Amino acid sequence: MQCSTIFLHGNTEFTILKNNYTIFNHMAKEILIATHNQHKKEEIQQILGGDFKVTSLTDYDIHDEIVEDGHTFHENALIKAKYCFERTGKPSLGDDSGLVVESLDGRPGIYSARYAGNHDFAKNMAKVLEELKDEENRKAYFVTVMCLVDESGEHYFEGRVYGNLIHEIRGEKGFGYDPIFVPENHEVTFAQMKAEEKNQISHRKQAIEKFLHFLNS
Ligand code: ITT
Repeated sequence: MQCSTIFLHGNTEFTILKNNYTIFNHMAKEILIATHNQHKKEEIQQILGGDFKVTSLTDYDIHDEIVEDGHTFHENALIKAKYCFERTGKPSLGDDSGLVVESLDGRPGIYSARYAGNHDFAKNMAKVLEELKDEENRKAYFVTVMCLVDESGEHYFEGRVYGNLIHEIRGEKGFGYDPIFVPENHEVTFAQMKAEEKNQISHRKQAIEKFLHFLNS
């Protein structure tokens, strides 16, 4: 078979053959995620689908510690994405997430992972519950900010899920502050929901969908 024309539309390469058959050669666009977390990489790959090839720092054998010393979720997401873009030249996505509690002036916020102990979920939840012990206002939200850095600059995508913090731990699924967070219009905590149910409404899912919309627009 001889080719007569090759042209591009979006991420798809069309090859017109002499006999006027068209074949669609897939050219997946690479997105580097600033993480070593395989679960995060796979979750993003699943949502973005086959038009994109999601890679991680592990794939590039980059093990330097990226110092997240920003003062906001946006700054931290940018720090991670920029570092990866500068190292590899690939479109890079950084993200930062956390729990924001209204009556604690936004704490634990960007310090969510290490509020009482580094990634010690039990200690972190205990500290929040202790600080809220006499508080009636239990309103809180989870937020994810994603930042894409590519040749064209910086682009941000944010997702939030609002809810209330209960007085004790309920449920074993999920991670982080899931056992004390009941999303609005629900009766159970994130830790009592199936992963698929949480992922339908989560802050992370909302941010990734905005990112996907941007990539496809
Ligand atoms: P990497 O930066 O290594 O990817 P991390 O644990 O710091 O991992 P995040 O920035 O996504 O990940 O989240 C920071 C903390 O915020 C996380 O350790 C949890 O305590 C809390 N958190 C974020 N998303 C959460 C969720 O969906 N459910 C419960 N807690 C969450």
